[in-house]
Amino acid sequence: MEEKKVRHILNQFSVYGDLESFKGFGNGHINNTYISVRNQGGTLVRYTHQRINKNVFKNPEQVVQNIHNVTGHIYNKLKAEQNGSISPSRRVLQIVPAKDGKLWHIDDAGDYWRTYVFIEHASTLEVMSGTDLAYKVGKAVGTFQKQLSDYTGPVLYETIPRFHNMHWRYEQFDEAVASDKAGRLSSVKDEVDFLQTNRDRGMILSDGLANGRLKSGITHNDTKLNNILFDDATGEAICMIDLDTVMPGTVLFDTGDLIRTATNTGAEDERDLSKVGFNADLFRALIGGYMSEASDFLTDYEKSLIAESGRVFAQIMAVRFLTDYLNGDVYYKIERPSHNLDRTRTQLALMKSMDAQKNEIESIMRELGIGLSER
Ligand code: ADP
Ligand code: GN1
Ligand code: MG
Repeated sequence: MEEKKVRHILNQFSVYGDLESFKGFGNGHINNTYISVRNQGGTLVRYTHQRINKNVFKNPEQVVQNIHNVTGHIYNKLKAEQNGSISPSRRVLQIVPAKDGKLWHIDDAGDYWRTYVFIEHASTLEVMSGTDLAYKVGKAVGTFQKQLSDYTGPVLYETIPRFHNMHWRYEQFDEAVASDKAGRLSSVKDEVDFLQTNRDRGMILSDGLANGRLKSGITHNDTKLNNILFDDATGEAICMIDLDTVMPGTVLFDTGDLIRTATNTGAEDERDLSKVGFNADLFRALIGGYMSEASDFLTDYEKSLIAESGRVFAQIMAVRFLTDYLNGDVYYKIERPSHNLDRTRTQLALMKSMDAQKNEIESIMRELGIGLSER
């Protein structure tokens, strides 16, 4: 995007000081992120600005409203607790409104932008380094769920309807297979077959929500490792970011995505599948950290599905990546023609690796005192 235009957009937010500089940042698959530097009387202060992808989020105002409600709830809670040395403003994202008082700015092209206070001296991580980190990550997601388990604010919008509904994801997959728009179907027969064979098993969370066995709460819906900020000085996980998909759902959506990303020894788009797989030690630490926060508010049925939720999430991502590959890469950002297929293959490898370690997973769950569901 033209520099002059970005500068104009960033100047529409209610921040003091001169705009010294800005640059593109981050490597998410959906939105565009910029970081700006303001000179406020000699002190340099940074902000994060994001253009919301309107192909993905059909109603960006609802996205920002949801974030506003959820961050407000968490902020008030942290203020009331006031324990620990880290200020609440580093533990939850804070929206900076536009000069007209709205929570967003709409640019000339009709795109929505929103701004956050930049959390300094903190970083995200791309690859899981070991069990210490896994414990912290599990705890961070458990804390986030706990903070929202007593949310009583306005009902959140479903900003991407049926986002984690496996029935819907398979419907889209079926359409992609039937139309074979990019002419790629013949090259992915094995992947398609594996996903067809596993179709029914993957429905357990969607069906649980539909039949009421799983309760609906508020979920982040994108609990990847790189959506957690860690304090540079202490290494502590301090803040969940990337709140665009915060909406109603079962907590197991977040637990599942957490397991999918944090137990994988390889990157989501790794081409060398020998590096990809489920690591049982990371899983033990991750769930240990998670349960240190979550054991009180989870039902027995939710607990019994923790391990399975990780498999379901590897599956739903495989379905979505392969659907996009078959459709000719219209949804996720890609850097190479095979990118969505590579992503599909890592998720399938992860599922197979989980299956191969079924007994180990069961014994870890017993060790942690958590039952397993009868499928
Ligand atoms: P994406 O949808 O692109 O993943 P994120 O909201 O995760 O968008 O932001 C991209 C990156 O920008 C993050 O990985 C993080 O490094 C950085 N970031 C975003 N918001 C903040 C913030 N408020 N403070 C510090 N860093 C941030
Ligand atoms: C997308 O934007 P990003 O990279 O955080 C996607 C998630 C997927 C993820 C897979 C709105 O998230 O659902 O889990 O890619 N977000 C949306 O890496 O579709
Ligand atoms: Mg992100």
